[in-house]
Amino acid sequence: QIKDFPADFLWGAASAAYQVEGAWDADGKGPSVWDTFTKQPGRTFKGSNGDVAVDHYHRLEEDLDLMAQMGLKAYRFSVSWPRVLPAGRGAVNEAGLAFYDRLIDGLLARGIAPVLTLYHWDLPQALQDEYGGWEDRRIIADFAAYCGVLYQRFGHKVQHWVSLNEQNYNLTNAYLLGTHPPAVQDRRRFYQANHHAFLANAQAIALFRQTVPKGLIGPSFAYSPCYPSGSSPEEMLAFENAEEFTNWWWLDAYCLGRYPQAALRFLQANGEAPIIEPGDAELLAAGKPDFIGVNYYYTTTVTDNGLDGQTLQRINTTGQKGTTPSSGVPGLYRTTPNPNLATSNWDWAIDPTGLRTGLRRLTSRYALPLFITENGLGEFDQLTADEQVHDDYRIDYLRQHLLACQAALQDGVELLGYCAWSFTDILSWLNGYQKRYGFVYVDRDEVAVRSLRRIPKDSFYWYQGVIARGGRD
Ligand code: BGP
Repeated sequence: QIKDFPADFLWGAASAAYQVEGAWDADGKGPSVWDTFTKQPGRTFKGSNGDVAVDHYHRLEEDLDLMAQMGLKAYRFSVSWPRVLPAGRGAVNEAGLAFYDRLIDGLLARGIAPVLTLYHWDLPQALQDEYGGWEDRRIIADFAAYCGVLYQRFGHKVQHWVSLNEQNYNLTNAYLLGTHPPAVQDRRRFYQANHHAFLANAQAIALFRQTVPKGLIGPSFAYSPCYPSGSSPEEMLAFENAEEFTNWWWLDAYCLGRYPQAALRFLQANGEAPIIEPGDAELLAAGKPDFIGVNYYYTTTVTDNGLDGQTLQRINTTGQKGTTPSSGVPGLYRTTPNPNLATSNWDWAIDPTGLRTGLRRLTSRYALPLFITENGLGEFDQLTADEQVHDDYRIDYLRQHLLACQAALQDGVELLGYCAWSFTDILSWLNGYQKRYGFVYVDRDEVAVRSLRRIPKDSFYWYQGVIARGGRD
């Protein structure tokens, strides 16, 4: 039985602008790098894109009413930077801001706390074209100026803010796997882009302190706690390497204002370390978060990797089981399937205990409150003849992960809330619309927009009950 969540626990659900809004060129919006990228052949699953998405932009009231019906206490959404600043900086698009005013006011009127994400990957194309986006230090000032516009406009009515969403996952795809824009594979550029993102994150938080003194802000991190595949010293060392290179590199920079030493030495020796300028350390120290946003889907199991070992990076974007995802760095570690864990159709290990372990590790290392800003199961949902979706597998997944949260609370973890991913079905960046996450089914597929009708799934009514009972199942 699920119980003992704090009375003010933020029971929520999440989304991101590009994945739900649609209206990609409406009312003065500028193009983002995703608008451009998804129109290039072969980039996404069956050419799916967010031009219409689930048309949340035009169906706002209906979606808000469904959130109220569900009893949500919090809704996490992101603001589209080029909807607010079409050229990335300079002129503000009032119509864009007005949309987010309607969204925020609509949430507040229904007693739902808005959780505003400043950046969920939809960089203005203009900034990518002008100076290469995250690869140039000019992004730091431009991002701060954009954030300043939102702080001024919404700071008095939004208390919870997420700075960067999954910098680690987004830039890994963008600069190592070549699967997100600008789709390159270059380790030196990867670390440099990340360095600028850390500085931009810190600058945005430092500005937040001055403008929204009562608010709370932190980045959301795609957190996949590592396991060693065995107990040999070599495997344990590979595990330590993987933790430094896939988790602590980001979280130490955010929360401690520095990079983990062994990883930094390795990168310096390989000519891959970022250029760190005078003043960078001070800026990182001035921009520490109030909480860590945790996006949790799976754990990663690693083993050792010889110097001529695997660098191949592979992800499953079809939902055909068995395209086991892999990644690694020669000499350091490589990922390997975990025979103890079941996997989803996209080969993601299902591991509720890993969430408990991860929350404890973060608490021990950083002593900060945590906020689960994403957790959920992507599956092929089927609509029955009488228009229902019996997603008992999703209910089971969410229930097990909430039980893990409860256990973590009893372990002493401070948890502000839990935002399931996602509220409605949405566009999955590389997997199209067939990989569904929502509590609410949306009638559309990869290319055919269809009716976009909203149909609550069984999980909708289950979560409604969980919230109503304060977490009891
Ligand atoms: C996170 C992103 C979300 C969402 C989710 C599910 O990485 O922050 O935007 O997409 O993962 O991932 P996917 O859509 O690849 O299944």
